[in-house]
Formats: sequence, C-alpha cells, structure tokens
Amino acid sequence: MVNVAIIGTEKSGRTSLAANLGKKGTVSDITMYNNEKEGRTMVFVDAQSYPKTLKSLVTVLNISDIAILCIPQGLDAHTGECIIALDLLGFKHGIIALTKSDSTNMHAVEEFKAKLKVITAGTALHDWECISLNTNKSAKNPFEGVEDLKVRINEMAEKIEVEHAELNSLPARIFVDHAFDVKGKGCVVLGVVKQGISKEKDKTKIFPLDREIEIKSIQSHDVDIDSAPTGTRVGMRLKNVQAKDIERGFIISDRENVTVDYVLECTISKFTKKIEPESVLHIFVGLQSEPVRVEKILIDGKEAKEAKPGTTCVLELSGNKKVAYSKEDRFLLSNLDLTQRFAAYGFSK
Ligand SMILES: Nc1nc2c(ncn2[C@@H]2O[C@H](COP(=O)(O)OP(=O)(O)OP(=O)(O)O)[C@@H](O)[C@H]2O)c(=O)[nH]1
Ligand SMILES: [Mg+2]
Repeated sequence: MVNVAIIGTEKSGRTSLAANLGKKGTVSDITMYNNEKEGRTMVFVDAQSYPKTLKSLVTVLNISDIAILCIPQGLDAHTGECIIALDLLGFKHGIIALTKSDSTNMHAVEEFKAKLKVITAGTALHDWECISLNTNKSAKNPFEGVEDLKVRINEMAEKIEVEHAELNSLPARIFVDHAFDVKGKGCVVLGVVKQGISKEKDKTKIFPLDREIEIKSIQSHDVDIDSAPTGTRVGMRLKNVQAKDIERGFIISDRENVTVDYVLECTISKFTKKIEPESVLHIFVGLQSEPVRVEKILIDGKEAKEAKPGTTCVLELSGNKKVAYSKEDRFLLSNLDLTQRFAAYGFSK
C-alpha cells in the first residue's frame, strides 16, 4: 500500500486532481481519496486546509510516501513554502504536477519547467519530474498528463514497497490521524503503520499517554486483516482507551520518548528570519504540533543571541504539552508570524 500527498497553493487544482485519482473517503482538514483499482491500494491525501493551516500540510506529508506538488502556471508564496517544507523534511519521492495545462501553451510550460529546475536546484526536489496535466474534461486535450502521472506514481510505488518491506523487521509504530467512538465497537483509530508489522491482539501502548492497550482488530479499506505491514493505512479497534483521550499524532508502539522540553540539533532554513531566545515557534513531529518557546541557542557549545538563516545550532525549547517521538523522527519548526512560515528542521540530541 502506498500513500500519496497531494499538496500545493490555493486553487492549484489539488482537489480536482485528488478526486480524479481516487474515491472520496475520510474528510477532515485532510481528505482521503482511495484507489484500489490499479492492482495496488493507494490513498491520495488532499491537504485541503493548507495554506490556512500548516498542520494539514505537515500531516499529509508525514503519512505519505510520495508527494505530488501541484503548481498552476507560476509561482507564489505558498508554492515556495511547500517547496521549503518538502526540502526541510528531506522528502524523497515526489513529482511536480504543472496543473491546468489546458489554460497555457507548450512554450510557456517549457519555460516554466526550466525556471523550476533553477529554483529546486540544491533542494530535495532537484530531480523530481515535472508533468504537465489538466483535469478539465472540456479541454481540447482533456486529462492530458494524468495517465503519465499514474504511470510514474506506480513506478515509484514499486520502489516504496521494497523500502516498506525493509522496515517490517523494526518494532511496530502506528501514527494515529483520527480517533472516534463507534457504537458497540468502542474506540476506533485511523492511521498509518510507519514501521514494523502491527498485529491483531497485540498488547502494546499508546503515547504520549503511555497507556497499555490491546489492538482488538484491524481493518484496511473496510476489510478485516490480522496483520498490517509497514505502509498500511489502517483502522483499529483499541481496548483500554477512549477516543476522547486520543489526539491526532498519538503513536501506538511499545516504546517512545515523551517530553515537553526539547534539545534539538537544528538546521535553520535559508528562507526565514533569524531565531532569537524567547521567541515562540511551532514545533511539528510526526503528526503532532505544539507551540514552543526558544529558551537557549547554542552555537559550537556556546550560548548565542541569535541563530542566522542557513546555519546550524542547538535549540533548547520548552512547551506545555506532552509529545511522543523517537530518536530518528525529524522535527520541523515554524514561525507562524512570517509569510514563509517554515523555519528549521532538527533531530533530538
Ligand atoms: N481549466 C482548468 N481548470 C481547473 C483544472 N483543475 C482545476 N481547475 C479549476 O480550478 C479551480 C480550483 O481547483 P481545485 O481543484 O478546487 O483546486 P484546489 O487547489 O483544491 O483549490 P482550494 O482547495 O480552493 O485552494 C476550480 O474552479 C477548478 O474547476 C484544470 O486542469 N483545468
Ligand atoms: Mg481544494
């Protein structure tokens, strides 16, 4: 199973594309479009509340294996912000969809592709393919590029399935994106198996609650399964916890770190402003997000008054809410007061 994030600026044609690639499922600040027709199960996730909320964008990226960045003829601030987010996340697999191809000409598309090559040079997107497409059935060339896109997604999916299989030997970790009570069934969570194989009747824990739970049953796309390998989107019935106690981003696993304060080795984006002590940033890890205060900045082990764009440093941050993470999880930091909101990435020291 492969999960695909559909992202882009407002009115970039993301929802039209997602709706074209799958059948509408769960709707919240993110919308799932499922497709089981093409020989493998795929879930396309529309970050529909972006750019209003960064959370919607980061959530879809952190539950997905492939990102499709929709760009409608021309660049704007939020397209730039999406590129920076993908770069700070070191996002591996992706495609740039040049949307609304029916309202431009070939010459303009080629010129724009060349421009994008320059802009994405040196970023995680440097070798992403650009596919010009439209989803307009009344166009002269209706759905141009959509089949090409599907072919490329399927090629990437084959590689990702190999990567997933390699992660199956790790301890199971499930990122929860939705939780609710179902009458007669109890607490049900939706989420994705990030690593390992999750099994029915597993006695495990949920973090940051740090509570022992049992996985009563597992479904994938409404079918009961007894084990869910890495990459599977699942619905799970849980014993010993209520939906009201679960928030987006909770992790089902045997062991996680839980903290309210952080010491992170950070790389500050080139496309942000300097970070100073006492400023308030927003932290993202997995599917969790929280405001944090910058307590201390350390550069080469010495306390500093600022961290400049494009540099590395250690940030000591304090928050209020418990957050669960593992050593290999990548943190993103953002400054919601700026136009381009992503500020840095980092790893726990
Ligand atoms: N001509 C043309 N119009 C398109 C195409 N794709 C989308 N549109 C139109 O562009 C507008 C925005 O499309 P959406 O798919 O809603 O784009 P979005 O990025 O999800 O928009 P928001 O969620 O509102 O930010 C709609 O009026 C669509 O009908 C396309 O390929 N060609
Ligand atoms: Mg939309």
